[in-house]
Amino acid sequence: MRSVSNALAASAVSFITLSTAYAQEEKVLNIYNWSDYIAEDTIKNFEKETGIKVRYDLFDTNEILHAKLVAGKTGYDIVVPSANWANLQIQGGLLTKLDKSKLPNLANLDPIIQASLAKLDPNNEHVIDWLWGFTTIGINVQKVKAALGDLTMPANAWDLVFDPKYISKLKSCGVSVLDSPSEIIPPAMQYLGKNPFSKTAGEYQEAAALLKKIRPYISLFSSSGYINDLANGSICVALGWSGDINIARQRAIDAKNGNEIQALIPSTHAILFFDVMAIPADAPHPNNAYLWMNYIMRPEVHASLSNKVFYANPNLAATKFVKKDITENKTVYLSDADKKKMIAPEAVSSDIRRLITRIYTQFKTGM
Ligand code: N2P
Repeated sequence: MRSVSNALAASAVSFITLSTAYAQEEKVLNIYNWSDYIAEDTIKNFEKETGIKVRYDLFDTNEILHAKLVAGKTGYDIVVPSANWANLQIQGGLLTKLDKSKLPNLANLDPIIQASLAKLDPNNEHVIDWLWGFTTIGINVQKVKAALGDLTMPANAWDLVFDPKYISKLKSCGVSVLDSPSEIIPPAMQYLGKNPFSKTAGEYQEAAALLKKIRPYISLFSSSGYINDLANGSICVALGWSGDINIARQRAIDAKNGNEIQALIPSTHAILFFDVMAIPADAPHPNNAYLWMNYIMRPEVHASLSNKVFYANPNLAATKFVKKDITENKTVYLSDADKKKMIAPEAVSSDIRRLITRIYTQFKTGM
């Protein structure tokens, strides 16, 4: 008797738990996104409108996010990997296949961006672009000029960091590079005329040698703090992301500190990234995640992200809400000629990822 009533009670409990899970998801949304990547009112407005409480955590490298997703049970409902990393996560079954009926605002997205993302996410089934940009060089114009002395600015901005002739002079005013294997090795490979995402292990040795040569001149490894360092003049060169460098420029203008910060477009090539929203396969609040995704794809909301952080959005309907000085900024919305210089991101195997991590560790520790 007792065991039967216990069983009945247990099934009643599980019925109640299940039905609440479906009918009424807890009013919480856990988001994991890059730092300096959202407008002030994005979360506030969503919370006000939906009554959903947003918890918002920050990361600044794909490696950190990927390791968490692989370990599982992150508790996150929305994550924002770069598309070439999302490709690996899709293959690993770590991301939810999207129910597009819950995302009517997908109609606002640019078919050209969707087509290029489809190379990493077939049929655009798992991810939606948040913002996109490229990895490049940012400078403090006057400080770089002064440090270079007799040397004139090179035509190819990558020379500033990858050619010892330049970087050795710039050491005096401070050089920062992104603190992640997958951010520094591809540009080094590209500088050497190789495929930045080469699938051939042997090809990476030359990049390792190049990095070893420039190591003595690097003062900072940073993927987020460098924005303020560039803005306030404590570094003069950053290998960083296009929007971040523009944020530094804006902060210097706002602070009226006299630092003229400029994002450069190398004359050769630069590497694009697309950072994409996705729902982890084990997300606790997937329905709230859909509401967030659809909210972000509203033209005004997507535009407000670009207006704040100087990265282009994938939303055609948003362009008319993007401020003129941002649509006209050629390091945010690229000219057709510059678009041709951009290299699309590719995923690399776990063997290559291990190799570049090893090269990076040796580089950073100066071994
Ligand atoms: C965040 C910039 C993220 C760009 N500040 C790199 N995916």
